[in-house]
Amino acid sequence: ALSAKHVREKQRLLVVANRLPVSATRKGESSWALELSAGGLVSALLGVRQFETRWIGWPGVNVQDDKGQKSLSSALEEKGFIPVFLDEETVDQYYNGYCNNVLWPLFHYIGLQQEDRLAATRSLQSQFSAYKRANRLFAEVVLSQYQDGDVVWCHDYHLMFLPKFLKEANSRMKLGWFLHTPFPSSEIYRTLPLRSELLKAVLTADLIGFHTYDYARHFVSACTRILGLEGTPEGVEDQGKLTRVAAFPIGIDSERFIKALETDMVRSHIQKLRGRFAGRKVMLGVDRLDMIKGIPQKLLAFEKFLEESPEWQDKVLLVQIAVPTRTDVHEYQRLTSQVHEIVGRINGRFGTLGTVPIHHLVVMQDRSLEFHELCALYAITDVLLVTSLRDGMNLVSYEYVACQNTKKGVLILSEFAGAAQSLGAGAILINPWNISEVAASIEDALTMKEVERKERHRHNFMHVTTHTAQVWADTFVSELNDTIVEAELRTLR
Ligand code: ADQ
Repeated sequence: ALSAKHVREKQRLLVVANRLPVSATRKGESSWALELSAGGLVSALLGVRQFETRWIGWPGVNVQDDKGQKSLSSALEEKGFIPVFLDEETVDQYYNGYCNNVLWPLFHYIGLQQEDRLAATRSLQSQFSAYKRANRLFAEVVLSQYQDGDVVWCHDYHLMFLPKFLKEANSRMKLGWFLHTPFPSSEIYRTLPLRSELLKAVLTADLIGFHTYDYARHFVSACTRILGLEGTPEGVEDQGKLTRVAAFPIGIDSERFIKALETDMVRSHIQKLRGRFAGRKVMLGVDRLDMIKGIPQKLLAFEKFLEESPEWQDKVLLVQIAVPTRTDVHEYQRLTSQVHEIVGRINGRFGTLGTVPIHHLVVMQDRSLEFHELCALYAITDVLLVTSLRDGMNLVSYEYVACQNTKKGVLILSEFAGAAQSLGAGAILINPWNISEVAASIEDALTMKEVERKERHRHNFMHVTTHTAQVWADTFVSELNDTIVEAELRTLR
C-alpha cells in the first residue's frame, strides 16, 4: 500500500484525446492566442488535480509550416499541452469522416439518411485507413512523451486503435481507454463493416471504462458475439488474458460551480437576468447543436405545451443555448436549419410585439457565453430540459443541479442520457420521442410544490457533489494501477 501511494504521488498522467482543451488562433507568423475550449471532457478533467497531467491531442488548427508548428508547440507546452498535428486531408477523412459520420451516429443509434449512408459506405475504406493513420500519429507523439511509470489514459471513439499501437511499442505501459459516448447494443454495433478490428484494438488496453453499466454490458456482448471471446463479470477474457471492463460514471467539478455562485460577477449577472425575465418562469436548454441532443423534439414539446396551456403563454420562456459543432458535416447543417425553422415558427405563433417564447442563442466564438454567464443562467432557471435521444452522460444536467441549491428547480431528463441512471430519482424522466409526455412533464415541473422540489433536488445535489470529476478520474486511474499490478504478479508467479 505504501509503494502504491508513493507511486501515485509522483505519477504523471498522460491524457490523450482527439482535441486538446484549447483553441489556438494564429496572431502572426510565430505568435498564438490560446483559449480554453468548451466540451464535456474538458469540463470533467479540469477538476482533476491529483496527478501531474499532460494533455496530448490535436490543437484544432491546420499548421503545416515548420515555424508555425514549432511556435505553437512551445506555446502549448508551457501549459502542459502537447500537440499532434494533423493535415487537412486527415482531418477530413479521419475526424469528419470516420469519427463523426460513421462512429458517432452508430454509437448513438442514429440512422443516417439512405443517400448519406451509401456515400459513407463508399468512402469507408479510405476513411478507415485515415483513422488508423491518425491513431498512429497520436501513438508516435505519446511514445515521444512517455516516461517509465506514467499512466496513459486514452479517450473516446476517436482513438480506438491507440491502445493497440502503444502496446505494440511498449507492452508494459499502463493503459486505459474510456468511452464518453454510449456503446450501442451489439445488434447495432455489428452492422459496422470493420467491427472486429476495432474491438480487438481496444481490448489491448488494461482497463476499459464506460459511463454506465449498460454500455459496459453492450461492449462485452459485442466481444463475445463478434469475436467469440468469453465475457465474465470482470470483463473480457481471451485465452486466459483478462481485459477489465467496468462502469466509471463521470462527474463535474461541482465546487467550481458552487464557488462561482458566490462571486460578485455571477451575482450581478443573476440580478440582471432576474430583471430581464421578471414575471416569467424560465426554462433552459444548453446543448451542442448535435442530432443526439433532441433539440427539435424539445422545441416541439414546448410548442405542444404552449398550445395546450394557453394560460402559460406569456408566463414562461425557453432559453435555448446552442453551441455549434462540426459545422462542416452535412447532417449538422441540416439540423441547424431545422432548428431555426421550428424556433421561427413557434415564436411567430406565440410571440407578441413585446416578447417571444423562445430565446434561441447560438453561441459562436465571437459571441461566446462566459462561464459566469452560464452559472448565472443555471442559477435563475426554474426548469432545465434535457431531451437527448442518446447521450453518454450529459454534464449539463449535473452543472444545473450544482447551481440550484437556492432555487431548487426541476430537472426534466431524458431516460436515454447516461445521467438518467444517476439523477433519475430526483429528475422527471421522459422519453423525448413522446412529445405529449414531455409537454405534460413541463406542466408538472412548472407547477411542482416546493416540498417536492426540495426533496428531488436534495437527492441530486448529494449525488453531484459526491460523484465528482476528481472521484471519477481517481477511481479510474487507481483501478488502472491495480490492474497492472495484478498482471505483473501473474507473470512473477
Ligand atoms: P457533450 O456532448 O459535449 O459531451 P455534455 O456532457 O452535456 O455534452 O457537456 C457539455 C459541456 O460543454 C458542459 O460542461 C457545458 O458547461 C459546456 N458548455 C456548453 N456551452 C458552453 C459554452 N457556450 N461555453 C463553454 N462551455 C459550454 C460528451 C458526451 C456526453 C458526456 C461528456 C463527458 O456526449 O454524453 O457527458 O462528453 O463524458
